[in-house]
Amino acid sequence: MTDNRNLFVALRAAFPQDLDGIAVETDSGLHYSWSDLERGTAMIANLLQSLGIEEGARIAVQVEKSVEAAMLYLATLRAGYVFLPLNTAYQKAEIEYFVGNAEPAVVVCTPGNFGWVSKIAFQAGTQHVFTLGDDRTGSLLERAAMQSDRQTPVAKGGDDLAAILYTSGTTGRSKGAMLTHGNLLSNAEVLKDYWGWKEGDVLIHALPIFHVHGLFVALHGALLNGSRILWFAKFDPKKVIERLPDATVFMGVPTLYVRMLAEPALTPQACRNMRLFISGSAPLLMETFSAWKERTGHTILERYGMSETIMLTSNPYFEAEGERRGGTVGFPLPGVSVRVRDDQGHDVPVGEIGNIQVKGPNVFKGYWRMPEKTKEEFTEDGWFKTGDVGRIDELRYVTIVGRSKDLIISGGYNVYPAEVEGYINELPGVAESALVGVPHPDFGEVGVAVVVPRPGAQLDAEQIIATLKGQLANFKIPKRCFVVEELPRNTMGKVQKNLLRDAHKALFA
Ligand code: MCA
Ligand code: AMP
Repeated sequence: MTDNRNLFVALRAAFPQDLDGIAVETDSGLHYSWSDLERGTAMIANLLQSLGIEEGARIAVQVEKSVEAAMLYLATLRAGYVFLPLNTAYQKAEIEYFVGNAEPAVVVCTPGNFGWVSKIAFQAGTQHVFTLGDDRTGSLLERAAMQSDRQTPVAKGGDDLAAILYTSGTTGRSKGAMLTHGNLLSNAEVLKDYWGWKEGDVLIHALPIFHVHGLFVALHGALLNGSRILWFAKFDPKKVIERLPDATVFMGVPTLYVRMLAEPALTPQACRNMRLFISGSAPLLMETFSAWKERTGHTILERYGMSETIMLTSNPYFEAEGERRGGTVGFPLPGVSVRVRDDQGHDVPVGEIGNIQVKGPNVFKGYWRMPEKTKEEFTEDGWFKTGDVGRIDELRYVTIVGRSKDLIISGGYNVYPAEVEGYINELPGVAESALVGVPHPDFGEVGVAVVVPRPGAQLDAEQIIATLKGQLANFKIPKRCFVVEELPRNTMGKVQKNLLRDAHKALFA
């Protein structure tokens, strides 16, 4: 099966010879061998295949982080279906949209959410709803336990879909970015070399597994190197620091670094066996980059990615390729092309600011069932428009200086103001609203809502936040809300969000 481009086959081929060795060690003291991963994923894959669902079917999953949840992802690849991970913070309306839009054949949710999730799923035409708890409970594993632990991975071409990741748009609803086996495998292979993965590496995995960073970059990185994973169901700075001496690689969003820096136990001694600290998903402040170096002696490697493109640039690991520069996201990865263009579509001179565009085997296949949106996001000559604004200097370092898309990145999660404003505007007595991102010492950036009441209406800022809490994922809830008489507008009538940002920039200083 040499031309089987199924990502699972490549990951499986990298398992060590000794399948009885430990593959994953969890923070609750469980050990999983490579053989456990092999057999567990085979059983779940067999279960999925026994359902008689069609090729290309979506398996939507909203469960707490667990090794079994990771196995469900691998089993989906193995069985040739399309994995659709959903953040556990998503509430009813969000799940309704994703399930309605993706029309998954299978939905897997937590036992506690079965009531409302299954209702949504069955209404959307999904035939199979399973549960999976973070303590190895639920109908998925009960049913999988009856399956054979042998399974032949389904043959896939590089262009076949492996996953759909929903990413919100600046206008309208979320779009499902379709990633192929080829996208994921090529990116994982490039990163394996670029970050110098080697024998004996041990990864600390402390990120959620429903987004690119934890699910693909971290998980594929370790598996493709046959490396052991120290698995944290939830990030806890104290517990992670305790395990640093047993690890060599750590990946985190900037908030994780900020929280570890607040711990006195973070010392060079604790990091003595560490080879590499990687940061991404949000801008790493120079202040954090420098403080980390001073405290631990390690230079954080910052890289840049997107749901649509997985990783596109990275600071170098090997000194021969250059130094790791704080404040930059490094070089375009091997095989990935990055260019910067002005609004008219012309290349800008070296070092000047413009729109970042990307091309390469990492770039997704398009948005699920949205051909027009897909077309809009690509240039005529086939480059993907990232929506990020930046520059490339004469040494090829890429620096992100802002975003043309109206997006707030809070603790590594994306919050689209248009979506939150839409919910606020629906509340009784609200005329209009604006959500802006302001600096925050822990989350980097957080959303602040500015709301205008309808004539004669009385609005209570606290009440607005409380109401939103039942409707939207918790990280999208504005951290503060202000009721004002009107929003500042320019002569064209456009809301001047920069003025609101300025007015509230010191709120959390
Ligand atoms: C939690 N809260 C947040 C966030 N997380 N508020 C704003 N932004 C957040 N990110 C709030 C909750 O609403 C709650 O508020 C309170 O904090 C405590 O919630 P809890 O869940 O206990 O928080 P936590 O466990 O401390 O979580 C913080 C965290 C988490 C560990 C930083 O947000 C996290 O794991 N972030 C990583 C995200 C990630 O993996 N991103 C990668 C995306 P209240 O008490 O008021 O209810 S992939 C990507 O971006 C691209 C492709 C890339 O380049 O990687
Ligand atoms: P997502 O939609 O979750 O895939 O988020 C992708 C966005 O995260 C990118 O378009 C960037 O705006 C942002 N991002 C990712 N990595 C970095 C980084 N290292 N520095 C700044 N922004 C980043």
